[in-house]
Formats: sequence, structure tokens, C-alpha cells
Amino acid sequence: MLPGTTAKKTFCRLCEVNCGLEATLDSDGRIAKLRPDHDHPVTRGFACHKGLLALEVHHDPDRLETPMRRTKHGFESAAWDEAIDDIATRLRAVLDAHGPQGVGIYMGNPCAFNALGAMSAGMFAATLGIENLFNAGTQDCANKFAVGEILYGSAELHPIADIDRADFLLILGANPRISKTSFLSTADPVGVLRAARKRGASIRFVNPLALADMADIGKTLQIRPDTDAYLLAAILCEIERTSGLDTAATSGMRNLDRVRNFARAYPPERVAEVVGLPAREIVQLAHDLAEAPHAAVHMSTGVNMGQQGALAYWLVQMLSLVTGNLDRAGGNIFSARAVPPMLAGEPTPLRNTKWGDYRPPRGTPPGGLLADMILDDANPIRALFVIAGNPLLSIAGGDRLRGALSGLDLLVSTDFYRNATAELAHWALPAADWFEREDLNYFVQGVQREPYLQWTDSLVEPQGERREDWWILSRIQQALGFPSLFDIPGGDALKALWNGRLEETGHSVDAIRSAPDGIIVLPQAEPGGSLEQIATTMTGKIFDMCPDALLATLERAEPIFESLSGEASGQLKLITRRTHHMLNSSLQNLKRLKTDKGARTNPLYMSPQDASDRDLEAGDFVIVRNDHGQVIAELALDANLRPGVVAMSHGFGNDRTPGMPTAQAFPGVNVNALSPSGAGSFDPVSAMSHLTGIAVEVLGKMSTS
Ligand SMILES: Nc1nc2c(c(=O)[nH]1)N[C@H]1C(S)=C(S)[C@@H](COP(=O)(O)OP(=O)(O)OC[C@H]3O[C@@H](n4cnc5c(=O)[nH]c(N)nc54)[C@H](O)[C@@H]3O)O[C@H]1N2
Ligand SMILES: Nc1nc2c(c(=O)[nH]1)N[C@H]1C(S)=C(S)[C@@H](COP(=O)(O)OP(=O)(O)OC[C@H]3O[C@@H](n4cnc5c(=O)[nH]c(N)nc54)[C@H](O)[C@@H]3O)O[C@H]1N2
Ligand code: SF4
Ligand SMILES: [Mo]
Repeated sequence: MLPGTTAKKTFCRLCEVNCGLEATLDSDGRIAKLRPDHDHPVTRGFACHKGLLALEVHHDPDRLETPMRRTKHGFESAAWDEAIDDIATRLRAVLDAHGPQGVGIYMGNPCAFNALGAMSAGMFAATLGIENLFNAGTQDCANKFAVGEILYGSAELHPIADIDRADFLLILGANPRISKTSFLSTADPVGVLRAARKRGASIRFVNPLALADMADIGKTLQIRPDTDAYLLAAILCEIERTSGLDTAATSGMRNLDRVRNFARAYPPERVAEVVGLPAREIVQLAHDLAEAPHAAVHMSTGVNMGQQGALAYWLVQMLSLVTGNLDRAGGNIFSARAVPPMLAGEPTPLRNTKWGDYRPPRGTPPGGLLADMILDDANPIRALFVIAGNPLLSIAGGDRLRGALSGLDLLVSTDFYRNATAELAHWALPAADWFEREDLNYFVQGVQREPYLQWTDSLVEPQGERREDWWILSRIQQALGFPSLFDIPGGDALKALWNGRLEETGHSVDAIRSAPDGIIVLPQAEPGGSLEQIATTMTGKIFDMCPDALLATLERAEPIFESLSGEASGQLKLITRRTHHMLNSSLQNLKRLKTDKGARTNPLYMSPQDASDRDLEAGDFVIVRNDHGQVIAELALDANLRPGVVAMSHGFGNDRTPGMPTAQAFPGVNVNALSPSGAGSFDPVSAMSHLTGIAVEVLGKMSTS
């Protein structure tokens, strides 16, 4: 290390791996360098380029440094007092006219990696009585939250694939090389899978996109998009007809009949055409899974974002359970955790709304209703606080959502940048970043392959007038005359709030803060006994394999199956696609990620066969359209895509973001203009949006002119 410099340990908060990092501070106290923490007991020097580029976000001259107020002449810098006063005045007016129903909050994905920010947003909502608490989860994993609540009693309980001990691993809707997994936190997921393969485990991916760069790890079964629930049902059906479901593992459990009757409706021969896989491959998959000594299943966002993510996730639980792999080594296990799961209580009934019934998991309404709820005549949302999010690009709605957000009486964004959503805000408020605040890796508790707790200090003072999200929200609460986190005796809000959740497991903020490098490695939980414990907590009796609250999702399966069966054979389906070059919309302003042409925007990927059938070539501009909207995109070819499937990345569409000039120079298009919104756009049991497997039409641009 150079003289005058100091090294400080921290961890990445861009994705669920939370890689350990080491920052070097120069003699001025500025962060000069960021590198992987090679001494980290769990992540062991693993990190990706995105995590290291967080330093460029920290130093980016385009970052928000002061509160910015939108005026007729564009955005103008203002003092905090002025911002808070104006926000409080406008908010009070909305509360007076509409009550708390007139106010909404949207918590973006980075709230998952901001221990105090997330807590404070919840407290802000509770203090003001705000029920419209939207978050990125309904675009990501609300199906998992819902099934967790209904089956296991908590949105936070998710048995993870025990990769290290499994003999057979089924991985649906995940691309571990690009995204590094979700709801299964492990450093170097590709290396971990490769090690499993080397020791003899069989691995199968299920994905419309062949994961060719992981072909040595496992074969991809190239499923038709948005049909995974039927594949899973058919596997269950084959297991039922071969060996029955009434096994030692399910003995005495409630509602086995419901599971059996559901599975029987979807034999492999019946679903083969809809899922686009030969019946014999499905039968084989069922035998591989059922006959492996230890089999594990991991299902991720590619399935979550289909129309039936909750059904698919429930079926994953059932497959794991009936094959004796749930809560068992080498199967799916409840990982150890230092933050106990928040219990959901009895599943709430479906909420009846004019846009259809839904059950909000964790109280979250469907993101796909945001525009409708703002534009509603009877009970409109008139003020919206967007905390670390970019709903204009990340949720469905396109121009209609833009119009709705633009017409609000108050739109406030707290962010690092004036992103596409913040451009529409009355106030764009400058948030402190990862290096400018303390934090705790709370979100991944319970889904870590190697469980641990990590604390980070703030490494530097917030630059300029940047402030932590909790500070901003607390100032607004205070201005309205409500108690806030500023009132916590001793001023250590993080400690006061998180100690409350940690004490049950015998941990404390002080203990983590003073642990070497702020890390406490937790012993892995011994599998076994969890279902009995869950049943006791939930009903005091026996485990319910199919609680009533799931029936609404089971009932949708047949009508959706019929409509998929009836689709025209040439119907193109648009799926999601993440890339190495982006993290949702978060890194759009980094020049370094825009140097490679392939990374600059978001082309429409198509299989060479589909392109030649349509006389299209790479580089052509095409119109992609459907009933929801239309975008014009450059065509790129990808031979790994199943014919009939096209793919595009979200998080682009920065043509109107002067506050993010690099992003604006390479704007790309908002793929969510093509996603359904409003009534029918979400899964009622989970409020999860439908964002993959969307029917589209692709036209050569010239042909319409
Ligand atoms: N079509 C389609 N749509 C999708 C997806 C898809 O695959 N396809 N994926 C979905 C998924 S999985 C997700 S998670 C969502 C993401 O959706 P969102 O969370 O709405 O959006 P992000 O693009 O992640 O934007 C996060 C914003 O937070 C800012 N930020 C980062 N950290 C902080 C912080 O600590 N504090 C504050 N105040 N701001 C911060 C960033 O600058 C950025 O502007 O998008 C979803 N939308
Ligand atoms: N580089 C990068 N890393 C990221 C992110 C990012 O934007 N960029 N985002 C982070 C976030 S917020 C999240 S939630 C995680 C997500 O992490 P993952 O859930 O692992 O997500 P993806 O890598 O997008 O993998 C989804 C896969 O599903 C496939 N797919 C699409 N539709 C279907 C379908 O109908 N059925 C099946 N079986 N597969 C389908 C897609 O081809 C894709 O390969 O990634 C995180 N990490
Ligand atoms: S894998 Fe995720 S947590 Fe690790 S450095 Fe990359 S973005 Fe950060
Ligand atoms: Mo996500």
C-alpha cells in the first residue's frame, strides 16, 4: 500500500451476492481504488466488473449533489430547507384533499441493499398511513414472496438449492453467468456449479435461451416462454403416475389431494406442445429428478415474470417435497439466518378492485397498476415518493405511465442521478451512495449458500449535499410534525432498528460492528424439522401442501393453458435479457460501459432462422409492437435463442435524461412499453407483473413507411 493511504473493508450492494470489497483511501480521504476483498471468508476475492465500477458512480460528475427543483426553465439547484418545506407543503395539501390514499411510495430494487433506507421507507409509510407502498418486487419476485407467505408463513422463507450436495440440479429461468443469481446468494455461481458438475452432479437449465457458455456445466432444455408451470406440473404428474405422491415425506400432510388432482391434469404428453419440449424429455427429467439420491431446484426471474410465477414456484416446492428433497441435505434447504423471518400471519383474502382481484404480498399493490391508480377518478394517487427506483423504465406502462407521473401534484425522487423517472419529478433529491453510509447485508439473510452477516462503515462523508435516504424521509416526516428517526435516543437509528430484529438470534449491531472486518460467519443450519416448525407456527398442526389462498392461482392454469394452446404457430414471444453491461437501469451513465458497441443500447435479439424467414438482417431497424405499445430497435442475431423467441433488455429508454448525458447519448428504448399494464397484467395471488413471454410482432421498419 502506498504511504498515506488506508484500506477499508466494505461490500458491494449492487446485487444479491454482496461481494466483499476493499477500498483504498488516499491521503485526502478520497476513495482511490476498489478491489475484491481476497480475505473475505465467504466471497473470497470474487467480484465482478459492475461492483468495481461502483467507484465510478461515486465519482461521477453527473451525480446529484444538491436538491434539484423542476422549474419552467429546467432543473435548478436548491437548499435542503427549501426542498423539505416545499415537499411538506405540497404533501400536506394532498393529504388534506385525499387523505393517505392519495399518497404512494415506490421503493426501487436498491432498497434491498440499504438496511436503514428500506426500514425508514416502511416507517415513513406507517407514520403517514400510506398503504400504496409499491416496490420493485412486483416486477421481480412477488410470486416468491406470496408463496413464502402462504406456504411457509413468511415472505422471507425460501428453501435454497443445496448446490454443494445435490446430485441433480434443475435451474429454471436463471442465467448465473450474467446475473449471478437471485434468492440464492453465492459468490462465483458459475464456479460453484462447475465444481458441482465436476464432482458428478447432473445439471439441467430450463430457458428459451440456450446457455451455450455453460454447456460444459449442463444442457439447456429450450422451453417455450411462460410455460414453465406446465413443465413442472407434468414432472409432478409423471412422478405421481410412476410412484405416487403419498410418500414418507408427505405422510399426514394436508391437501395432498389438491396437489395430486392438479398434477394429473397435465401429463407430459398433454403439455409437450405448449411447453415446446418432447414428452419423452419431460418424462426423463421427472425420472432424473425423482431418482437422484439428492435433487435440488432453483427457479428465478425468467419464470417469476411469466403469468404464473406463483404457480410455478409452488410447484417447485411440491416437487421438492414429494421427492423427499425439501429441507434435506442435497435438496432445497432453509439456510441459516441472523435476521428472523417476519411472519405473515393468516393469508389475507384477495382484495377486490376495479382492476381485478389481487392479494398484495407484503402489502404491495401490483406495479402494473401504478398508472391506473394515479389516473383513477375516485381515489387517485396524487403524490408519489420514488426511493431508489426508476419505475418509468422498470415497470409496464410506457407513455401512459409517463403521462400519469407527469400529472402528479407531487413527485419526489431520491436517487444518485436525475434518472428517467426523476426527470418528471418536482424534486430530484441527492442520495448518499454505498460508500457514504453504514450498512448491513440484511436482504440476503436466509438465501445465502454460506450464511454470514456483514457490516460496513461509511467510508467517506457524503459529497456535496448528498444525504442518506433515511435522513431525507425523516426530514419530511419532521416537517409534517410527525415523529421520525431523528427522535431515536442516542441518534443511532440503524442500531436501534436492527438490534430489534437481530436480538432474537442472539446477534447485535455492536457485535457485528466490532467483529473482524465486520463479518460474522454463521454456522449453516442442519436441514430437517423446518416444515414441522412452520406448521406449528402457522396452524399449530400439520403442514398444508396447498392452502386455500393458492386456489385462485391453480384455477387460472387451465384457461391460460387453453389460450397458449390456441396461439398461432408463428407467434413471436418477447423475453427478458440481462447483460454484463448493465444493472437494471442503474449504470447507464458510466462511459466505461458504453465503449463497446454491443453494450450501448438494447437491440432486439432474434434467432437467425426467424430473421431470415422475415428477410431481416443484423443491424436492420425493426418495429416491435403489440397491443400495449411499440418500440423501434436495432436487430441483433443470436443463434442460442429458441426460434419464435425474441429478447430485449430493460432499463433503457433514456432519450429524455439530460441529467444523465452519457445515458442519453446511448438511450436505447423502453422495452416495458410492450409489457401489459392495468387490469389483467398481474397474477392475482401475488400481484406479480407479466414481463416475459409477451406476444409481439416484428416488422421491418421500411415495410411500414
Ligand atoms: N421488462 C423487464 N422489466 C423489468 C425487469 C426485466 O427483466 N424485464 N427486471 C425487473 C427487476 S428484476 C427489477 S429489480 C426492477 C428494477 O427496477 P427499479 O428498482 O425501479 O429500477 P433500477 O433500474 O434498479 O433503478 C434503481 C435506481 O436507484 C438508484 N440508486 C441506486 N442505489 C441507490 C440508493 O442507495 N439510494 C437511492 N436513493 N438511489 C439509489 C439508481 O441510480 C437508479 O436510478 O426492474 C424490473 N423490470
Ligand atoms: N449483469 C446483471 N446482473 C444482474 C442484474 C442486471 O440487470 N444485470 N440484475 C440483478 C437483479 S435486480 C436480479 S432480480 C437478478 C436476476 O437474476 P436471474 O433471475 O438469474 O436473472 P437473469 O439472468 O435475467 O435470468 C433470467 C433468465 O430467464 C430466461 N427466461 C426468460 N423468459 C423465460 C421463461 O419464460 N422461462 C424460463 N425458464 N426462462 C426464461 C432468460 O433467457 C434469462 O436467461 O440479477 C441481478 N444481477
Ligand atoms: S457479483 Fe454482484 S455483488 Fe458481486 S461485485 Fe458484481 S454486482 Fe457486486
Ligand atoms: Mo431484480
